[in-house]
Amino acid sequence: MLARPQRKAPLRADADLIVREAVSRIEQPARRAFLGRSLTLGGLGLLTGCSLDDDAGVETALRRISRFNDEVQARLFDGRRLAPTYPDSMITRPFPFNAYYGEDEVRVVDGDSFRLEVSGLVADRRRWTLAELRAMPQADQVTRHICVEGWSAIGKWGGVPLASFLRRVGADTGAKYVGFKCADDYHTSIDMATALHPQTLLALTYDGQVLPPKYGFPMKLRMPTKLGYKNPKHIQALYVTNTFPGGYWEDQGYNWFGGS
Ligand SMILES: Nc1nc2c(c(=O)[nH]1)N[C@H]1C(S)=C(S)[C@@H](COP(=O)(O)O)O[C@H]1N2
Ligand SMILES: [Mo]
Repeated sequence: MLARPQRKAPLRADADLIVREAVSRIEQPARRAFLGRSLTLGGLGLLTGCSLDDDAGVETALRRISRFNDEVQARLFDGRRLAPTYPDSMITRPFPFNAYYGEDEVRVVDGDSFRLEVSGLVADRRRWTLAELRAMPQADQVTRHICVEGWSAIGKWGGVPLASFLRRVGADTGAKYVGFKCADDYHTSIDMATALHPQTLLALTYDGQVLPPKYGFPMKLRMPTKLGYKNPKHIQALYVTNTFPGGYWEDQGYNWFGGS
């Protein structure tokens, strides 16, 4: 009988799958095309400094590739370049609902007792009522929302530009991340450059009406520069931090930067 090898080498089929998954996580087309032709399992190990002998090693390697993508996307992001906007006549009706649960389980938040929590690297940590947020200068946009599940739709959102809100609370805009906690179990976080982008809105309205529960009452973050899962609904708390916060889908392997 042949002695079993000491270190378990992944099966050939596994190796191909792992390499293909790694390549698919490279979001820069030129780099992806290059690696798609040349990357081997050994190469992936060298590239990420991970041992790929077990699932944990493979997961770490894939996560490192994903974080590398975040850096590339962050470097390519132009904080002044605007996403396309559309005429009202192009709004998708009805606008689709999506969440990690069905529409019958939409969270209902009480607007009167609602207070937005603000924490982390900000000078003024007081809580905000909806009335106070509505009293700030508002902006609106008709933009396209793109979900990784394979649909996109044009909608109209209005609210407070996040940049003005962050400046108003004396946020450290030199910090790396802004994180969001929601009334459901959702959470996500974004890079500061996107937080300060002129089209990033703390949205309080949808199509000129108070944001309906299904679209995230009392407020959602609306960013036409990022994919749907980066746009948290039912926001209850936001915080500024230099510690990588991850997110609900991001922690399960979706790319963190999530540019669209
Ligand atoms: N709180 C919360 N925010 C969320 C989600 C969620 O499940 N919970 N799903 C995200 C995803 S994947 C998408 S596509 C959009 C859907 O927003 P919509 O219902 O307004 O279309 O919300 C995002 N924000
Ligand atoms: Mo999504």
